[in-house]
Amino acid sequence: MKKLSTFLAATAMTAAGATSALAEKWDMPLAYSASNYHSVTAAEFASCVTTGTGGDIEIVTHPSGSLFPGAQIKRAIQTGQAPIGERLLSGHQNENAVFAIDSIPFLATNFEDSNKLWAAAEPTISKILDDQNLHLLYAVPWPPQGLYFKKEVNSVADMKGIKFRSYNNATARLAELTGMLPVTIEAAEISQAFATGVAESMISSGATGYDRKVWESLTHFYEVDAWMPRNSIIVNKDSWNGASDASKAVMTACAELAEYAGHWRAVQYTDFTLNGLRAGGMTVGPAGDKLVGELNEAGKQMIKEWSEAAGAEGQAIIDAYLASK
Ligand code: PCA
Repeated sequence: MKKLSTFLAATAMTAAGATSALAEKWDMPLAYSASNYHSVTAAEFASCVTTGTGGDIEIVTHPSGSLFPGAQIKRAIQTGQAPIGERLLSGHQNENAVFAIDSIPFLATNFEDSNKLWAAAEPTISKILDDQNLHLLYAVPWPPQGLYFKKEVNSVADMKGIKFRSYNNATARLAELTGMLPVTIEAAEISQAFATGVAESMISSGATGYDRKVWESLTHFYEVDAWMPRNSIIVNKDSWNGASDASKAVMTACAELAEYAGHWRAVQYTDFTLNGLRAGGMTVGPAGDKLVGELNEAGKQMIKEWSEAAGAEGQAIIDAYLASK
C-alpha cells in the first residue's frame, strides 16, 4: 500500500506537469529483439518509471544488443557506462557459481518450480550483486529449454561433432559432454549463424527460436525441459543511490508490475511459440527415451561440477528450494 501510494503521488505529479531540473535519461541496454516478451516488458517498465517519476528519470530501452551485446551488459552497468540494463546472469557463472542456479539441468523445469527456485535464490543473488555495485530490480524466466537441430536426433551419438551455439557456461558444458562443438553466439546473431553454418544446433526456448525464425535453417525442436534461465534487470548502485526516495519507490513498484507481467507473458509465449515453430515447418515434440536418459547422465555430471563450485552457499539454496516443493 505504501509503495502504491508513493507511486500514485508521483504519477499525480506528472499530471501536474512537474518535472524537476534534475531530470535524467537512463539508457537501458537489452540483448533480445524488441518483439520478445522480455523486451516488451522492459519497455513497459521503462515507461512506467518515466511516467511515475514525472520524467525525473526517463528510461529508454535499446533492444537487440544495439547499445551493448548481452555478454557486455553486466560490466557496462557495474562500471556506470549504462545505469540500468537486462542480463542473463547465468552467463556470469565464472564470477560466482550461484549465478548459474537457474541453469542446473533438470532441477526446476516448469514455471512453478522455477519460481520456487528463484524465491530460494533471490536473497543470495541480490547480495552477490550488491557486492558488485549492482541493485537487482526484477527477474523474468525464459520458457523451458529444448534442443534444436537440423536433422532427427535420437541419441547423444547422433550429436557428435555438431557445431552448437551456446549462450552461457552451462550450454557450452552440455555441448562438450555430448561431443558437440560449442561456439558462443548472441541471440541477436543466431539467424545469421544458422544460415551460414557457423552453428547447426542450440539449446534454447521455443521463444528464441521463434523470435529468430530458425525454421529457415533448422528442422527439429526436442522439448527436453532442461532448465529455465532468467533475465535480471539490474541497476548501477551509484545511480540507484543517487535517485530520490520517491523515484526509488516508483522503480520498485514498476519492477513488481513488470515481474508479474513478464511471468504471465512467459507462460503465454511458451505454447504460442512452439506452435509458431510448427507453423514454420519444424518437427516439435518430446525427445526420445534414449536421448533423455543420456542427457540425464550429462546433467548429473554438470550438477556435480556446479555443487563443487557453488559450495555451501549453493547447497543452502538447493536445500531451501527442495524444502519449498
Ligand atoms: N533464450 C536466450 C536465453 C535462453 C532462451 O530461451 C538465448 O537463447 O540466448
